[in-house]
Amino acid sequence: MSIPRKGRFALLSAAAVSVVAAASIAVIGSAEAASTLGASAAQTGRYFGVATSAFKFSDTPYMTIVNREFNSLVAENDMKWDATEPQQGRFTFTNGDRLVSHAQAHGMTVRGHTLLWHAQQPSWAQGLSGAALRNAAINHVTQVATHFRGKIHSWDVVNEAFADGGSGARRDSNLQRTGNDWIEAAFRAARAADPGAKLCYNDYNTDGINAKSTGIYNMVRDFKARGVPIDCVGLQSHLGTTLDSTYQQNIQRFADLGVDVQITELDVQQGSNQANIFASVTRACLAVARCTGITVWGVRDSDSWRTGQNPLLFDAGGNKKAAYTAVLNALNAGGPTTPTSPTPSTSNPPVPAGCSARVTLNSWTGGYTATVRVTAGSSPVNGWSVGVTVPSGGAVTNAWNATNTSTSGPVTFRNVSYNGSVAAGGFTEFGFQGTGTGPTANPTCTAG
Ligand code: G2I
Repeated sequence: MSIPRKGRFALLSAAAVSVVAAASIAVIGSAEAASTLGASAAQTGRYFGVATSAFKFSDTPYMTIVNREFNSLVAENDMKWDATEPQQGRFTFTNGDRLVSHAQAHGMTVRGHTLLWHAQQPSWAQGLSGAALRNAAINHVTQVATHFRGKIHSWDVVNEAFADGGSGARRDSNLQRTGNDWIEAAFRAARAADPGAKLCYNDYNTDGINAKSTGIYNMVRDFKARGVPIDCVGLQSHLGTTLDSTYQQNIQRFADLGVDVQITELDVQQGSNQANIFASVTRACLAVARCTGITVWGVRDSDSWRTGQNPLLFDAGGNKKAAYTAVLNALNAGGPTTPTSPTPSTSNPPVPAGCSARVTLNSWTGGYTATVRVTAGSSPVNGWSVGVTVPSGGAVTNAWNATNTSTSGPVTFRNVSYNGSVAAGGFTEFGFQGTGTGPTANPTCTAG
């Protein structure tokens, strides 16, 4: 079925209106089969991303695929500690900035990978220990997250800090030896530096319920209980020739803790099961409302770090593999996903003409960040304002990508100069941070 572009937006918009009441995770139903991974994922309210590197931006066949298929980019290496702070206190953001610029110019969002990791540390950091290393690490988090503030949708704040095997314990590393609280210190520093980014813990061999994923689960539960700012868990999903039968169940148990889940580095060893495993991972993510996006770890098999395993969606010639078609079909079959909480009710106020808004909260004890998506209806929007009610006792402390004149009770957020124009059917996002509990009532949206 082929529907003219305008008609497609109208359909999508109608679907959006029907779920706009959800004040938490809201997901837009599929309007029709989309023909690219990013567009199809977007119809379910998710992103579909890819790992890339600035040095590949001159490879035209490669960039043709990147620009056509994906709506989120992550730096495979360009934002790591060795790349961004090669000498202590001297930061180089050139390649990371190029990646962000490219994404922004093509309407893509950016994942940040990774602020702290035991690997790929610059040699000067490898030589530090104790308080000197802790201070250097936290300074690194602060400087990098501050530099990219407002440009990263989710940061892998800490990568691969748990041990493999059956212990469920932390991995030994120079960072771990600075004290068990190094992870929470990193998350607090990242929150302070970029309150709008979702803060993720990211790891591998966590693709099912096992000792390692349970160790991480226990840490996340503890962080949520103590108010350590964590918003998401990344399951890298570097997969072999079988998929753990508890893959979806594992995603769900993290979601049930009140964090998002992202599939962050997906690749699957070539074999007769490759397409099925890619599709199963996609379906598992779609089945959990808080699984907000999938990233594959490279474009073509020839770009992969897993030399010889051909684990990606495109072959060396840039052709779509069976695995690609399986993922696209799974995304297109995903359909509407039921929001978790609260359930949209039928007695919500009518959505004012022109735009709709929905809010997603990341809460901790005593505070929250709110991400608000403003979606245009079937006509373009030139200027918008969103009204929320801040529960009594709390206040808005800062906002990004919008301005507000009051901070408590009814608060109106107005677009800033660069995000007032939203194409028909398109969306933009802003955010704010507050004390107390976040707004639970539905936001209003007024165009003009
Ligand atoms: O190892 C696979 C991934 C596991 N999870 C964390 C990811 O960050 C990691 O990505 C890989 C990259 O795909 C590789 O491209 O991380 C490796 C280590 O950082 C990356 O390899 C490195 C090589 O070790 C370096 O020698 C090389 O200079 O890539 C660098 C840039 O090409």
